[in-house]
Amino acid sequence: MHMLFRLCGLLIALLLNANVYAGDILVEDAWLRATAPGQDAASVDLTITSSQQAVLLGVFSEVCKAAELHRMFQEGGMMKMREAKALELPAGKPVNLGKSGYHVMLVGLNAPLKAGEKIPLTLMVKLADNSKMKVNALAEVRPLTATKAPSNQGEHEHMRMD
Ligand SMILES: [Cu+2]
Repeated sequence: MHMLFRLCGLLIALLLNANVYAGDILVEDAWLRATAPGQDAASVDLTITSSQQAVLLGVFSEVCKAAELHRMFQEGGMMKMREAKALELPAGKPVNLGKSGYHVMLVGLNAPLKAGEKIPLTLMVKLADNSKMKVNALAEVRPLTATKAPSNQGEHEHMRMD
């Protein structure tokens, strides 16, 4: 009996630990607009809160050929964007991509995005101890007319690195 209790205690401790670890990174308000006819790229906004100092290294999604982290910047009075290698996530501070001048661009969509759909995203994050973890999130597809804009979606030219 005593042994069983100890085993249970250990299991609970492990489970709690796993929960804390998975809860290290919180992804909220992930959303994007439904696509207009002919549009094959879409920009996603989301808010990430990491309990420890971390770095967002990249994003994957099965709904497109490539999900890229983009940074917007002003150059010669024009709004441009470029693929970013990483985004710093300070400990305990919510980072909103849009407000930080970033967005996740889904390039080469496999199918049009319709309002009400949920798009699976996997975020690759590097933690303070250099270990990497994947964080799954769902981005909500909102109507094309949704007002809170992640960026000037569909209106911008992308700077190609190649
Ligand atoms: Cu972009």
